[in-house]
Amino acid sequence: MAYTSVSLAGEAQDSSKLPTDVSDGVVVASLALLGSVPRFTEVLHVGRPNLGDRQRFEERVRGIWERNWLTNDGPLVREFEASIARLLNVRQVIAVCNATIGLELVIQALGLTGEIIVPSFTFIASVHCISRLGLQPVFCDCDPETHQIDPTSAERAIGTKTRGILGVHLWGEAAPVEELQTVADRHGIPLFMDAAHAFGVGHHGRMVGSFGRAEVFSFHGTKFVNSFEGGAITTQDDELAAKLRLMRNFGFAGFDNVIHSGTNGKMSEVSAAMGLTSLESMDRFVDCNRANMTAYRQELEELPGIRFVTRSPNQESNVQYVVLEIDAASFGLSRDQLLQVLHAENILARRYFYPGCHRMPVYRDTLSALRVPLTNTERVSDRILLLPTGTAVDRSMIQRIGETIRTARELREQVRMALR
Ligand code: T4K
Repeated sequence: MAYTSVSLAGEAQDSSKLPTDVSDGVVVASLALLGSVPRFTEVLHVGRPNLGDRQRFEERVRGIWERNWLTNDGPLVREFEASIARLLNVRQVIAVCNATIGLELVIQALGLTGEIIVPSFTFIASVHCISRLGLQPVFCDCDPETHQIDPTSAERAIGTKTRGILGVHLWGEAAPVEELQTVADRHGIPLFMDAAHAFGVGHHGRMVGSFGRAEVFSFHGTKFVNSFEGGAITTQDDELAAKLRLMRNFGFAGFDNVIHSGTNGKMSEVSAAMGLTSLESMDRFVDCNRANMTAYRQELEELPGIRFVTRSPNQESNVQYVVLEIDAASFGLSRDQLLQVLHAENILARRYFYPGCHRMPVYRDTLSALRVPLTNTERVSDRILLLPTGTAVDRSMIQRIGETIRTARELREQVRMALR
């Protein structure tokens, strides 16, 4: 009996459970959701860390041991900050324990009160950092093609109590920062950026890191450059930087002398060791992300109902996310039906940032009426699908993921029946 070109390519499969659908004497591929064995024996995650050179990391950890200096503005933290400053061509870098605390520090250092404009289509930390400080997040919409914050919507959301705009660079690309800056200037309020996704990103020949009053990067384990947990605030403003350094360390200006409010926002030496090691492999990580993206496009681009998120022109992306939109009418399955197909195969695709921050239980009931329509946010949230990438994923895995998605489309009626 012959196998079609879409025969199963999974690993360690139990042949007794292989699909037995036969058409004209040909066995066709099936799906775990329909009873066959999953294509992957191990779960494939979105966000599996990229690891740099282990030996280089261990050498750095040995240094930490010898110096017996673990945290509090240590030599590796300073080296990490200096490396970032050079790479991004920015005056000031303040390493912090994570991006969420970094954002809170910026809001406090800028002395903001009242309302802050923020896109609803973002990771929840961009909103929590505002509300946890007692300020009011006011949501604006995103661009339907690129998913970046929409400056027109941001401007419409500004009210009499608005004191700032928190823009977000999404998906390893830059937000429309020039337009956002124009809006901020017109209203005399500061713009600052959540750059958690945008490390190493170039925008019109300038690196993300020096836009707005300050930008905040994340080096969480799931980011393409990581320091286990960690982040960095970047700014061109020396005075603001000095304040942020104080605030990162409880406001201490020397022993027994607290001159500013503050918190514990410090990065540890072991995190900086990982961050420096990660930086050394950054080009390899980007090359790998690029190759993965090309492979995904070859597998899926022609498939009806699948759209890759639009890349803005003049951008140097770090390509750390593979972002699709699923159009249920042309694909034949909704995003959530496809998600179930993929999860059954141990492909843990994600639907960041469903359902949009304004529809999350934590904000849905407590916010007063929304100021601007969030139509694009809701539409994108209901269609978005992120696939695994990074160094943990290779071409053969992407081929199997592509084959799964094509099979899901071919067997869409059976899938719909099974999920009924
Ligand atoms: N602003 C934006 C726009 C952000 O996207 C984020 C964070 C922030 C601000 C805040 O930055 P930080 O304060 O974290 O520095 C993940 C990350 O936890 C989160 O950092 C990230 N954005 C967000 C987009 O994704 P989760 O909850 O969806 O995924 P998580 O952490 O459970 O990890 C995803 C998968 O990765 C896991 O299922 C397994 C795998 N994994 C994860 C870790 C940490 C591993 O295999 N090994 C690991 O060590 O939020």
